[in-house]
Amino acid sequence: MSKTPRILLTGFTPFGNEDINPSWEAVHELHGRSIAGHQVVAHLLPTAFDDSRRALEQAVREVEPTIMLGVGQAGGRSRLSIERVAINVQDARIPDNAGAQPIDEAVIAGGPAAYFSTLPIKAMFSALQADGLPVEVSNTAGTFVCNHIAYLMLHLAVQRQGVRAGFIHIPYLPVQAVRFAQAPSMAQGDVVRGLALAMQAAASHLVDDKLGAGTLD
Ligand code: PCA
Repeated sequence: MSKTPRILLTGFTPFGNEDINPSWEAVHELHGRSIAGHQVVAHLLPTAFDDSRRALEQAVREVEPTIMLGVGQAGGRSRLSIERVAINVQDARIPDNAGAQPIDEAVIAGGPAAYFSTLPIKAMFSALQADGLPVEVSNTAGTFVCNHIAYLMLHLAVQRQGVRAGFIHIPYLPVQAVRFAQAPSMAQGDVVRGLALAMQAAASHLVDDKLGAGTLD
């Protein structure tokens, strides 16, 4: 009997001035869930370029996922933000948790300039929208550790038959946003529901829907 396919779902440790990272708060709630015949396995990644890469490679060896979904905090964004693309650049505005601050270095030397998400971003977008959740398709995952992990997930996925990967950025939790005058936030229950729906859509769509979700800016 073949084993249950697995989704590797990752969240990050807190970074910058934060005590928590909403990505890990949500992701660890989903550990062990069964979604569309897949078992969700949550892993915590350090918010540090080199350490996160080692942790991801180890998690992929252990879990042997068929789907990888990275999740990270994007403080200031107001919607669940489904990333379309990861670029082969590390350009850190602040030091990572290990003190590294690479500027204009490749994630993978000689790798492609970018990878598109291989998860069905439009199907995921419409599943969340239909559930009344604020959601957007984003065309940049930034140039810090999240983009780095999104790129590495896709780099590992393209080397493995039948493995797909993608990334979602999430807003602050209310408990983080109260410290700022204007920062948007999203309740943890909504984030968890959104991630579960996104995984459900990813697991059940091998081909994406054709649906406009572009921007002019
Ligand atoms: N967000 C950061 C790194 C870790 C996280 O949760 C980013 O967007 O790069």
